[in-house]
Amino acid sequence: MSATLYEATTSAPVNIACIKYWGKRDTKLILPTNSSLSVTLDQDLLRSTTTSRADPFFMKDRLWLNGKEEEIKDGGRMDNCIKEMKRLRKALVEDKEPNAPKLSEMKLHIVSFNTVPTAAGLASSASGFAALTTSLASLFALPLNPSELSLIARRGSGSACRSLFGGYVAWEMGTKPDGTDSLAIEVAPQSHWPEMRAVVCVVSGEKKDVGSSVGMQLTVETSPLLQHRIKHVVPARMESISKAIKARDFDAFAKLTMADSNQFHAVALDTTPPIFYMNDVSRNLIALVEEYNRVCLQKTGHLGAAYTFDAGPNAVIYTLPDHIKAITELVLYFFPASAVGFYDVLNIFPEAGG
Ligand code: 2P0
Repeated sequence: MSATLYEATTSAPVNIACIKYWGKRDTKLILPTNSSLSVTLDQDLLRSTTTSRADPFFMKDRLWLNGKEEEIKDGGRMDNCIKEMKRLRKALVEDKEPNAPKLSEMKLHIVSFNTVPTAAGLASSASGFAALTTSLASLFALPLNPSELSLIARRGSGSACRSLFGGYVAWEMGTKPDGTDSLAIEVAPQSHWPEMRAVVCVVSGEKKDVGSSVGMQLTVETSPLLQHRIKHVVPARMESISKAIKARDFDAFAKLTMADSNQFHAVALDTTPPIFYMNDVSRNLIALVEEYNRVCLQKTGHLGAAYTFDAGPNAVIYTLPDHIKAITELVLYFFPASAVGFYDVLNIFPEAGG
């Protein structure tokens, strides 16, 4: 018997939403109550790297996350992703090529590291499940494109589906009850608007009090404002921000990004009991960027930066190269305790035009 090693390692980046996902209409399939749109960050530090190995001698599927073994719960998100990938391996490879090794019948050992502050609102689950999906897709040699793979990453964590692409990415909520049209698509590659920068301000690396999954369902159950948001606000914003990205219109992009971050935190506050993700430092960062923009508008007629906050106090400030120095200096002057890094938008497909 030959000792073939069945193993694959891939990594996936984080993405930061400009139009926020907050709420599920189906918690098992992870189908959202609204579409969302994000920018994928190009950075060695903020990503997840996952190695998957299949072996006929393994006794059960096992997972190590940042060096610590985690239980794979039967019927849980990780288990759903693994089962779906094994089903696809059988259907798309093994049933078609009789000589293909029966990896779908073997147990897996999966080792994943992420360099994102876990659960601090910097989307570690997004890069984590995206890396899991791509590493299994590579191990199983699945002939699937990123949108098709995004369907599986979505079953791990909703926002993970957007980390399958670089550049500017939409997660279309879809309408089908089985979720087969709830997937990520590329709005524009990184090369279309390569000037975009993200200044990440880590105000706190601590675990948040209310996790996203629990928090968003509390919002779905109790917030009247969420109903207004999903019906009357997000659909128009998705269209407007896609147009802004296609036209490289930073003013429109910035206005929509800040407004949507604020409305997301408003629906969190409109939840019973209310959820607070931002802290005093976050609110002061908002004031700083608003003031910076007021001066930019006066001087140049254009905005210079756009803040956005996820389910935590850390800020991401989208900006353009001309403003990077000023923004970074201002943040460090007023908030010397925060760790600041600035990132390009990720180009996963360098050959794609733009
Ligand atoms: C987003 N967030 O669009 C929004 C903005 C947080 C605030 O996606 O339950 O970790 O795993 O699908 O993907 C966080 O939600 O939640 C999130 P699950 P997820 O990036």
